[in-house]
Amino acid sequence: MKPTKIILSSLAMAAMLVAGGIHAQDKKNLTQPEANYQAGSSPLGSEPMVQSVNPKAPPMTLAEFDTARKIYFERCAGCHGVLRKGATGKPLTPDITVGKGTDYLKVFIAYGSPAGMPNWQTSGEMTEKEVDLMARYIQHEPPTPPEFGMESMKATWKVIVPPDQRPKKKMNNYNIENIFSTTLRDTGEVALIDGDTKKIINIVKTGYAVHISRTSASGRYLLVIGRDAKINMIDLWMEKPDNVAEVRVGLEARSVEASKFKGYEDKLVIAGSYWPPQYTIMKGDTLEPMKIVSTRGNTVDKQEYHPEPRVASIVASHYRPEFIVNVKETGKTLMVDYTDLNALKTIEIGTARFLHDGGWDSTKRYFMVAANQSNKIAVVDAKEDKLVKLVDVSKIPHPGRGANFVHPKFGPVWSTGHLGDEAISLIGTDPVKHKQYAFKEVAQIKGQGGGALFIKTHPKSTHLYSDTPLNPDAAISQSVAVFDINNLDKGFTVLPIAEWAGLKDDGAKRVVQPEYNKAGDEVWFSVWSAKNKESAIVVVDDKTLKLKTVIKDPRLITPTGKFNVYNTQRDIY
Ligand code: DHE
Repeated sequence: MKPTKIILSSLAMAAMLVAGGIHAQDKKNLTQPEANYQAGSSPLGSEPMVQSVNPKAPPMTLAEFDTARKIYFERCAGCHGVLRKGATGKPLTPDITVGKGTDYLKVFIAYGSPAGMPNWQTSGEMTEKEVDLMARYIQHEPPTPPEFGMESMKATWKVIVPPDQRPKKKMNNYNIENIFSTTLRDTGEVALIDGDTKKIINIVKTGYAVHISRTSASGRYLLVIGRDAKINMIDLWMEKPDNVAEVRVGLEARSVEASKFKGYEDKLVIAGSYWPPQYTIMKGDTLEPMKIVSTRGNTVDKQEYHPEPRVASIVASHYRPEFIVNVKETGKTLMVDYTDLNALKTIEIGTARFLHDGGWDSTKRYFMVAANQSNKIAVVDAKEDKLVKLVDVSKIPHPGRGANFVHPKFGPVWSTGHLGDEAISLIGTDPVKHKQYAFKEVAQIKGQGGGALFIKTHPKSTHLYSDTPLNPDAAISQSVAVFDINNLDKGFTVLPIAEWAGLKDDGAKRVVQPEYNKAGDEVWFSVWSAKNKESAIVVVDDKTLKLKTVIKDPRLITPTGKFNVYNTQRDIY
């Protein structure tokens, strides 16, 4: 062993033991799947930025700085934040890092920590040289990516087919309510798949590493957002549904939604950005940006200023003309009244930090949003515009939009799986007929294991599906657990979805995101492998739990989320 390695391993032991070190504020330990999941690549690395220098830090050339900056945005920004002020990972600003010194930081980066920091060098993902580079880089001032205001947005805004040149009625024979907009994560596209025939209708070019699709209130338009904050608007009435407008609302984003309150159907679109931290309200037929609102501000708990509170999930209220915007790092849920964009009225509800994803209860009055690293579900009343409760759940809840069903004892419940363990939490949602159970975690059932991302059921089904794509055990990440809602104590049945796909390659085959068809009698799963490996969509018969069809096509590259038009439009889950 080389002397440097001996030094590193003894330092590694020391690093693990140091109290008061970077990872000592560890009440929110990350699991490895969670760390990997959050360490997703940010598109910001390719943005021009000025080299920022700290005279107390070890020197770096401009070339070294640029290489380190790219690595930082690809590997580190997801957890530590663009400005390194800390997000779900710890802050890494020079006031903290310079005092630690290069050797300590190298150990930390090379070996990781029990708190969830990946072991970048020992896992083979970074070389010793890269680790040294990163240890020096994080002692310099963080470079700031550019802002993205109205002028930048307008420069990217394109109306491909103006509203008056679009069809006046549906020009195709597709049952558009049963189309699945399927994310092709690594090709920057969505596949529009006909839910009736299982044939691909069109592959539509979208932003980079597409994240989600949502629909306009009427169900005519699909809205797709990429991680590069590009929104595409697809008109499903066209003979061959395709893009009619696009715009970028920032440099990095995850969420998009359309106004759904009576009288505002198809009128407005909103998107939240990770960078710059802001949300943008656009015209519903053209995506013309109209109003940009920054989310920078103070955290809900310590009331400290946070320079980059990212916008996580957004939903459109059915009770008021409002968007419900969840701001991750400050832990605020904003009820944004869109009736007058010049006199914007916003009710700011303090919920909990690390807000991420969530969905409605079955009545669509209560929005249930996971504050993932806080291990809580915040329940927001969209009728009264107030916080009802913060419900403690298990480790790192991750519901997607969650799943609503009627429990034989507790009445209507909303449920979430967890990244950090096998628990599936059931929360009572009926304060009228089941008051004693309302907004409490009434039960926990056991799923296959941690690494769960999405849970799903349908009002017409008696099954509850929970995926586990981030579980380190391939047998678990490649299958799905299904429960009988009327017999939850019986445990789950395992469906070997990846095996059913019969793929020719030995890819990761992670089974991700159950999604029902319009009728609620089929469930679709993505079998997600790397870009150069075969992937597929597996369709299961919900009644019999037997394989119905496997959709394969060389164009189905890295499929992840699937959004059935009817269910997405009506928030059915
Ligand atoms: Fe997602 C929803 C953020 C990684 C697939 N994801 C969301 C939402 C947010 C979010 C804020 C809620 C949007 C809404 O409802 O308005 N996701 C993030 C991240 O920050 C994270 C952790 C890291 C990253 O770099 O992006 C991340 N997400 C992933 C993935 O790796 C997944 C599994 C695969 C992929 O396609 O990238 C993934 N996220 C999804 C899906 C949804 C989603 C499929 C929508 C689920 C739904 O049913 O609504």
